[in-house]
Amino acid sequence: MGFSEVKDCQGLLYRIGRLRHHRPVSVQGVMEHALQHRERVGVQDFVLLEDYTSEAAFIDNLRKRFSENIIYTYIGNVLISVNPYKDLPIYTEEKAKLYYNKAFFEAPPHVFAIADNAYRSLMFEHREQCILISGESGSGKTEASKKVLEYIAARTNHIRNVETVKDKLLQSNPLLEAFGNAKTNRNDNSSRFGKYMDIQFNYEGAPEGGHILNYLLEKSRVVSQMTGERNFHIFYHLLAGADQELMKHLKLQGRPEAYKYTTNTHSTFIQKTNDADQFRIVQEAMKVIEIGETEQREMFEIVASVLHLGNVKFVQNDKGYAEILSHDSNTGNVAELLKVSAVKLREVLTSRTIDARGDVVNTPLDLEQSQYARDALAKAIYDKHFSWLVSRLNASLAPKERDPRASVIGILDIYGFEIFPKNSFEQFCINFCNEKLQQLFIQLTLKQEQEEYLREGIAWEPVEYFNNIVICDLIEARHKGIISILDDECLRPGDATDASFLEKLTQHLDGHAHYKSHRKVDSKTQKLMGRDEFCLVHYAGEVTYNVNTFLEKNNDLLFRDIQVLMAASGNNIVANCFKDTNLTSKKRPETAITQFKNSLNDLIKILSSKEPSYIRCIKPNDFKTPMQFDDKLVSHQVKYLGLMENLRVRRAGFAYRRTYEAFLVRYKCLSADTWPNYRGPAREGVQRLVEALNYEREEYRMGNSKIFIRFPKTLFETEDAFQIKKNDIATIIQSRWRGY
Ligand code: AD9
Ligand code: MG
Repeated sequence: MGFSEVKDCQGLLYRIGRLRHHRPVSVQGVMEHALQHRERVGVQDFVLLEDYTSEAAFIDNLRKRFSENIIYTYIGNVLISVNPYKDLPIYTEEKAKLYYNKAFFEAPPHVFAIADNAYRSLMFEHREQCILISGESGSGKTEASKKVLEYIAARTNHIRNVETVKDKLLQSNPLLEAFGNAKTNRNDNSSRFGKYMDIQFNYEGAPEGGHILNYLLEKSRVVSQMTGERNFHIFYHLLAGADQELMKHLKLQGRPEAYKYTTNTHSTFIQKTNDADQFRIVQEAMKVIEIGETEQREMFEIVASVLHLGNVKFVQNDKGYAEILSHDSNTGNVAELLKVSAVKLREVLTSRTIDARGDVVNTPLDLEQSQYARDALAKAIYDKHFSWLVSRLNASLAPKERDPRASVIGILDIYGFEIFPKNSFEQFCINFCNEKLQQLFIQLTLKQEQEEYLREGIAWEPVEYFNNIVICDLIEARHKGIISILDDECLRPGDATDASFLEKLTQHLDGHAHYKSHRKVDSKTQKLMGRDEFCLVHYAGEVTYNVNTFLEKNNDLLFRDIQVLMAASGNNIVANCFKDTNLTSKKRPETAITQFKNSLNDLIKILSSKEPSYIRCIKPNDFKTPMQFDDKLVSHQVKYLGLMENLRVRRAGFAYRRTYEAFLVRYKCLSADTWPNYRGPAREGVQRLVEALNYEREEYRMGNSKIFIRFPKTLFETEDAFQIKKNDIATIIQSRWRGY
């Protein structure tokens, strides 16, 4: 037992001792037990760490708790969650009930506490909420978001007539996961898209609907995957689970190995036993969402047509152009399933028309261009179909009658920061997204914190922190930002290449503190960066990006002829997906990164209007196994999630604050000055109470409407004292009742 703990213990004994004249010995016993417990399982709020600046102490605390199967810890009101990679009995209905109407410190840290807190703030304080979940791939974000949803479903069980809505909300997950998740080397069920979901509540506090926004599906996965990885789940579910009639209709055979887009054989079989079951689950979910038989069939026709498309082969004719062999059945299958002309389909895959100032010329494509066109079509169909699915879900989740007093809790489950050995356009987008979210975190938590101090008339001691706005600007500033330079290159007619883009970057940005050109040394590897690389010093660390394919991915070109053909498809979903493409306009469509930037800025606007809660997820090892805690891996995540800085800011300020009324109602029984007969103003009551409890000057401040408590331990002690007092009162009442 360390010195400070003895002191803590004495402090509490003192506080409790003042209240307990008749049973001091048992209190001491309770305290000894509490301290031993803390030695074993660590502290439940990092603010309680003696050495809160030491990362080693931080990780030690996480490890201790993890080995006791305690996966949740707070930094103030931010929840840290470590993936246990095994089912823990902590999500039962009984456990959920422990969190109904409870403040953070009244029950062990839990994702349910975050959900309950958000729900109560929404219901009783009428502040719209958002829960932001971040962490690297496989750290447990999606699981956490599902737990939040399940908790809210259970929490509102007593309210009538909301079962269908809740079922739909819950069932949207398996459906989105089937189409948007895949097995990767990091996670067997990795979300390959970003998701923001609003749960809409009516005035009674019952969910009445929902709305989903999706971000940047990783569509390159449709046409190729890394070794050991799979394509999106739905392909395997369909092949394993569809009945004979459906398979015949879709012209499919049962083996993923038969299709080029799903031939990564080493990885297909891992989940094979589940795929058929999963298909049943998808079909059930479709029923709940009210996707009818015809729509279901059209969806599967699209999935199947992508598989057939992948098998389309080209040969080179004697003129050096691409041709599809006359006996190729794949184009026939695609045409039949998508209800387009087979002849036209072959045509658009091997040639393109160019409108040169009124002269329409048909130009044949070479092998590489044809393969590009085929893959671009497969990606476009799948990607647009996914967005269609999201809007279809939204139509089904939309409340029948929108209550004007309705309010929302939003849940953001989005890709975490990515640093791979080789980073490309996708990582650039994802890391930009994380910079924006970090900026929001800074704005919301730090700024709000300062503003609240100001409002409450409490002196704010400024905390030094790194403001990443400088990196956001480097990426998105008009004219000179990276996105702007990339778009300029994409729009520049003529000889723009990935290399010329890199040249321009260096020309404009060399010398910027967060940009390193390929002429510099990579500080991690100490090697000179490749000639096709640049490095950004992100808030979470340095990332070296390879510029190859940046232009192609950003242009995201689909030949116009292909779009026209798809817009004429007899498959309603496909026609719907392609009809919006502005086929007549001469204006260039927005580039991929600009679309992403705009949707991110919209998201930031939505989130800024809400009160945030944070769940930071940590992956304990790279092997997806339970009970393994890799210190180095965790340390890396603690760094780039900015947890130490988060803790420093929290410790610099006041960890807890409560309105005088709420504080007095709960703790008034702890002093004869406030209980049973105190009737005065709440502020004065609280002042009397803290004097009676012997709070030291450094431990608290009295604001205009709230008491601010610097250390949670002060509050824990008060709460412990309250529990003991409550037991005493209960004992007294019971003995009186029994007539002793
Ligand atoms: V990714 O960025 O989408 O690739 P996530 O979403 O962070 O990733 P996910 O929630 O999918 O990770 O969790 C990965 C796996 O860890 C799950 O499939 C579960 O098997 C496991 N997991 C995660 N959280 C828990 C938990 N609280 N309890 C038990 C868990 N298992
Ligand atoms: Mg996920």
